[in-house]
Amino acid sequence: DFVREAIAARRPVVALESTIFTHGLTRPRNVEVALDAEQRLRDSGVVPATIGVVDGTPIVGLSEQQIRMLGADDFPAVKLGLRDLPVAAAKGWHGGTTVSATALLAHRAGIAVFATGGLGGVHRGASSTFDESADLVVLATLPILVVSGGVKSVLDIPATLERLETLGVIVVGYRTPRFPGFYVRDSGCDVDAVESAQQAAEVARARDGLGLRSAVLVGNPVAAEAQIDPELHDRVLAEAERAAAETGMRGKALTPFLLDHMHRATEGRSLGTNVAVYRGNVAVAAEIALALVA
Ligand code: PSU
Ligand code: MN
Repeated sequence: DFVREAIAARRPVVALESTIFTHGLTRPRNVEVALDAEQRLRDSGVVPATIGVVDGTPIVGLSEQQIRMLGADDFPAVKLGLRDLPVAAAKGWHGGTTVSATALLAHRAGIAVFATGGLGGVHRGASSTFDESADLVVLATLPILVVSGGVKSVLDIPATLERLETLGVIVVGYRTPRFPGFYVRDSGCDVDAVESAQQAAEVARARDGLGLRSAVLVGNPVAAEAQIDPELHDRVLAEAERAAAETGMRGKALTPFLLDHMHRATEGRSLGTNVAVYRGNVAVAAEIALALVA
């Protein structure tokens, strides 16, 4: 298969997750965005490996046909975190893999760099609900590099950064000393900046040299012209949270619910931002993957 060959030939490879197009992005743009991300990687000389589950089997390097199938309307794709993979295997499910599941599968395949939209984290109100994404714990134990637009702003970002510190996840800002807030460029939290893709690659190499087993999280802010007006963002998010509370939304359905609500309440504005966040991260991941094999 093409991913194994690329790794063996030491060509640059970037892993992509699939929950972003099975559960995150509104249809019908979801599949278009997923295929476009792959094409952008190829155009910069990088091999894309979109990861997902078909018939219970994890696939590292989905075909275009498989991406279209998983992202199709009414296709029964399950949102699969790390702990869901064994159940999916036993039951023969199809699914989109989250950051936690994708990071594991990418690492096992020998892929060092991974791009997503926004990482999962500590939900607002987590001190009573205990809702904290499995993404965090997985990044504590997998030496991969993830490029993300920070953590989704529907979360408690300062609490998420505290947990990332506790877990030993290495967090840097890409050409910024401020941790990005997904839909907005600046979450208001400070972070150490890396100034280039080479420097980000250097951080990953130094981690490996020290025998550290945690991930490097590269927070890459969305382009200024694509961010949502912070005031609109806060207003719409408050509405989304109220709607989630009213309908008793929780568990793994919560993040897709909040994102969908944001996308509808901003008449697609936040969807455009989400796409811009993802594209920006894919571009930075490509540069870092190239720097790592140079
Ligand atoms: N980035 C996006 N859209 C998404 C996600 C990331 O732009 O939908 C997904 C990722 O797969 C991430 C998941 O792992 O949301 C987090 O879900 P939860 O909060 O339930 O752990
Ligand atoms: Mn959760």
